[in-house]
This record gives sequence, structure tokens and C-alpha cells, in this order.
Amino acid sequence: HVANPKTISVIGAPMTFGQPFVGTDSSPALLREQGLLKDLSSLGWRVEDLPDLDFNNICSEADASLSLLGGDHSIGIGSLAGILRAKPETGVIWVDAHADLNTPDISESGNMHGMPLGIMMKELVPDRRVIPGLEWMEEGTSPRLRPDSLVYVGLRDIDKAERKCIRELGIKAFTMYDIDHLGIGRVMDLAIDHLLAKDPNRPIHLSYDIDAVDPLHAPATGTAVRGGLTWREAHFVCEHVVKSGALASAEIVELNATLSDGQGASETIELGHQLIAALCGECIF
Ligand code: 4U7
Ligand code: MN
Ligand code: MN
Ligand code: MN
Repeated sequence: HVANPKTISVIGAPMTFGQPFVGTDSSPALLREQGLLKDLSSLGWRVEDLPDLDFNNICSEADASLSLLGGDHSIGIGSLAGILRAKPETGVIWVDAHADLNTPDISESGNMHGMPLGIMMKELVPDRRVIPGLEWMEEGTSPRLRPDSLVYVGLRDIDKAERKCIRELGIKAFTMYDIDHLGIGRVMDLAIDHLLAKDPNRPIHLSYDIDAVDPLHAPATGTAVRGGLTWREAHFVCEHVVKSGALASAEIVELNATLSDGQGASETIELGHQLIAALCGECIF
């Protein structure tokens, strides 16, 4: 019914190496099996269904695209590198229980899914050639994420060293405390304002870690933390980012159907599916 539909490219990123569990690699297939792509078409999008990334045969970083299906959150290293290379002025909204601002030097676990933002910040890792496997990031143009181009939503489990970095770099962070205090509506207004106040035309990338949502609704994930977003808050985040008109790309990560019972797994995958549909404008009228 849309004469000239907008195109959404969907890429599966079946990555598990950023954390100790297998299972996050099945999520792109599970989302596809639930009819995700058909739903996006019926929302009026022309869907470009790209093959899953092959992490045994890596040649370059992921291209910027509208929707990336993780995979653990270490895929953020590649997606941010690709997105910032294509559009360096991109602002990032990071929806997560965790700050993912560790570096190999300060991480307590050594797990890469806790480091994607740390690795993107020049202030934290000035030369990425020291990190085995990431030498490519310093070749040619080396896109970086500026601390003032990032906003967190949903934080509630921050490591000591990360807390220090957030303070020192002055990163805008809305924790669950802020969501309780101000409400999700005000928090999302402030988050989007922070990114768009100076440059209303810049693109926004949304990185959505399913563990931002309360484990009551999203138990099938590797690092669940109680006290997260409600079902409606989780959706509102997506709906409000869409409404800003600035959303250019998004990824949904850390779904792991093997880490819960059958019902918990299907509820988590279904929620991931619904959040992507919300990002494609399902509830906007
Ligand atoms: B996720 C942690 F120590 N901070 O670095 C770490 F608490 O992508 C958790 O947000 C990281 O799920 C969680 O291992 C990474 C830990
Ligand atoms: Mn997380
Ligand atoms: Mn994360
Ligand atoms: Mn996690």
C-alpha cells in the first residue's frame, strides 16, 4: 500500500565469541522462523534480506544497515565501526543493564561483549593495534565514538572502573533510578535531545541489549539482572526513537534461547521480534 517503500536491510550476526555461552548464534534464525521479515514487509518496508555474517571467514567489518540481529554484544564493535565509517556524525543510544565500556586492561571478566563501547573510545583505547584481532580497526580511517555522542538507557550493573570512565568522560547515562524517578517518557526525551540538540539531522543508531529488559520478560540471556525495563517501557524506548525520525540503524543482541526453559526462551525471542517491529513503526499512528 506504500508507493515508494523505504528499504530495510536485515543482517544476522550469529556471534557467540564475546561471552562464555553458545546459543546467541541461533537467535537470527529463531527470529526469522517467527516471521520477522514478513512482518516488516506488512509494515510497509521493502525488506532486503542479507545472508548472515560468517564469523569463521571474516574479511571486513559489517556495513551499516538498518537492522542487525545478534549475536552477543561484541557485534557492536563491528557494527559501530561500519556505521561510523559510513556516517561519522552518528549518535548512539545504548539500551542495556550494563555499560559495556570495559577494555582488555580494566575488564574483570575478559569477555568482549562487555567492551564494545570501551573499544570505540579513543580516550580509553588510543591504539587498537594492541588488541589481538582488532588491528584492522586502525587501518585507513579509524572511526571513533565521541563520549558526547553516546547515551545510555537502563543501566543497573556497572563495574567500578566503568563508573569512573562514565564520570570522567562525562557520558550521558540514564539508569533505572532515573527511569523510576523521571519516567521513561522524560528519559527518552532527554536522551534524544542530548544527541539531537546541536545537530537535529544526525542519524541515530540504537543498540538494544535484551538484558535491559527485566528478566520477568526476557529471561533467556547470558547476563540477566533484576530490576529492568517493564514490557511497556521496553517498547516505548523503540517507539520514541522511531518518532524522533532520526533512527538510521539498530541492532538487537544477547538473546540466547538455550539459557532458559522453553517458555522463557520463546517469550524472549518473541519480545525481540516485537521490539524490531516497534522499531519499524508498528505502533506509530
Ligand atoms: B553485555 C560485565 F563484569 N560488566 O564486563 C563484564 F558485570 O553485552 C558484564 O551488556 C558485561 O551483556 C555484560 O563482563 C555485557 C560484568
Ligand atoms: Mn547487558
Ligand atoms: Mn550489552
Ligand atoms: Mn548480556
